[in-house]
Amino acid sequence: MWFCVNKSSDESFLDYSNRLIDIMLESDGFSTSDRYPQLISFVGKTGEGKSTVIKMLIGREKAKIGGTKSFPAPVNGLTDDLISTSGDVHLYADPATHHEKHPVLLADCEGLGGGQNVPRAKEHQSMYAVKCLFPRILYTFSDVIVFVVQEPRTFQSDVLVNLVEWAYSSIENAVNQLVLPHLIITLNRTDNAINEE
Ligand SMILES: Nc1nc2c(ncn2[C@@H]2O[C@H](COP(=O)(O)OP(=O)(O)OP(=O)(O)O)[C@@H](O)[C@H]2O)c(=O)[nH]1
Ligand SMILES: [Mg+2]
Repeated sequence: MWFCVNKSSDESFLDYSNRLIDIMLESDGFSTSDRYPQLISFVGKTGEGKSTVIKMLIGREKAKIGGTKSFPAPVNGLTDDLISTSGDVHLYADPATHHEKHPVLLADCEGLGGGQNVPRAKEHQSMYAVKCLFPRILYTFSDVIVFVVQEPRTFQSDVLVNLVEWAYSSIENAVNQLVLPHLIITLNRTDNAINEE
C-alpha cells in the first residue's frame, strides 16, 4: 500500500506508507540529489483491468532485462467481480527503469465504482476517497494518467466527465503543478470479433 484513507471513530484521514521512499532507496544506483521518479497512474472502473495491465507491463519488462531480482506486481481480481479487490493506491517499480536517474513508478488505484461495495482488502473505505480523492491526488502528481476502460461507448460518461472534474479541481487547488499529465486511454478486454456490418 502506498496511501489510503483510514477511519478512526467518525473521522477519516489520509494514511501513507514509506513505499515511495523504499522503492527509491532500493534502486539508488546513482546517489544523486537530482534523481526523481516519473509517476504513471492507472485509474478506471473496478474490473476493467488496471492491475492486469500493470502486472503484464512489469512481467514483460522483467523478462526483457532478465536477472533474478523479483519485482512485486499487483494481484488481479476475479473475472466480472464488482467488488474491488484493493482499497488503496499501490505503487510498483518498473523493472526497465528501476536503476535509472528517473525511474518509472506505476500507481494502481482502487477501481471507481468499487467503493459502492466494501472493498475486499479494507472494510472501511470511503466512497469519496475512491471516486474523488485518490484520482485527484494522482492527477496532480502524475506524469501520465492511464485510464483503463472496457467499453468505448462509455467514454464520455465514464472517462471524460471524471477527467474534466479532476483536472478542474487539480488546477484550482494545486500550487506547484507545473506540467499537466499526459493521458493514455487504454481499451482493455475489447471483443475481438469484427462486426461485418
Ligand atoms: N479475458 C480477459 N480478461 C481480462 C482482461 N483484462 C483483465 N481481465 C480479467 O478481469 C478481471 C479483473 O481485472 P483486474 O485487473 O483485477 O481489474 P482492476 O481494474 O484492477 O479492478 P479493481 O482493482 O478491482 O479496481 C481479472 O480476472 C482479470 O484476469 C482481458 O484483456 N481479457
Ligand atoms: Mg486492481
